[in-house]
Amino acid sequence: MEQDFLTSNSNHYGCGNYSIYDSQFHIPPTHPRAQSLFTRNMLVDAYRRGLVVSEGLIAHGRGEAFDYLLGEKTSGIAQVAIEAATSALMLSRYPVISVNGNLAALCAKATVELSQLIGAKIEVNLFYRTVRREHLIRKELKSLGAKEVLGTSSGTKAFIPELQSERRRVAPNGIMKADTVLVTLEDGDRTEALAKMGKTVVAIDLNPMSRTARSANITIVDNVIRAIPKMIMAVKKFKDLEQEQREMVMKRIVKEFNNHKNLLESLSIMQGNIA
Ligand code: PTJ
Repeated sequence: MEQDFLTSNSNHYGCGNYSIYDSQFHIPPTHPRAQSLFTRNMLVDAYRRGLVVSEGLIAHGRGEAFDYLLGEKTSGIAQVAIEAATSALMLSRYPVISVNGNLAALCAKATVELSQLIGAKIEVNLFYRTVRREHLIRKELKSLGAKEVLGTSSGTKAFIPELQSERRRVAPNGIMKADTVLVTLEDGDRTEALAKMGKTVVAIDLNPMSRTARSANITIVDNVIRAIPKMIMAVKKFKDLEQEQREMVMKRIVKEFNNHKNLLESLSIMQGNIA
């Protein structure tokens, strides 16, 4: 049983959707917190397979607390941010999706699909960087259809200025060259540094008060397990439009988006759920 649990590849089930039958422990699907428990299983599974660090489990716990306050659903305000973020990525010349351990654990398949739909590069970028983790995450993404995965040690020859952490190492033909970078569960230092480099930063962060949320150009205050599939849906919706109309609509959406206002509204949803 333990072996099945360790070798199962939960990502084949989609974003945050861990099969209950693969779990070491039976979680009844009718359990009121089933989704949240499946998501934890995916992270624990990926931790045991070496993709996620133990610190990633703690980071997820912080996210869970904010998600609980959000009512564990995508708000209308987050949907506005999702459309702005997707538009910014689709309008950009060289978009890159930065992947860390937690994103690989929860949303590898959907991340690969999103990158293919918008023509974005995928780059592994880790705070707790080890060659083994880089390779495991790369392998995971490739097994799910990614043609190219940047960011493994031999290819990370460029450095983000003024950044001390391992996140500073980037691929010259990836994050270094990008005009727009999608980051998730990111630390504020790098978001600020990327913004200083003149890049458009799109973030997915459940904490509307985090430095990442505040310094990104567009922040989606939502769980990656919901946000990434909704971004895929947004891409498909935009692609249904004629090219000229699509560009006009997407440019308007980006222009009208106000990150500060969006964060305040997300915060107010959380406060409203406490009252
Ligand atoms: O894989 P590595 O080595 O790159 O390490 C990744 C972690 C996540 C350990 C590292 O980036 C980290 O320590 O992150 P932080 O600084 O704890 O930031 C995590 C942020 O993401 C917090 O603001 C959380 O609220 C938020 N968060 C956690 N889980 C989710 C989330 N946001 C969206 N979806 C989630 N599932």
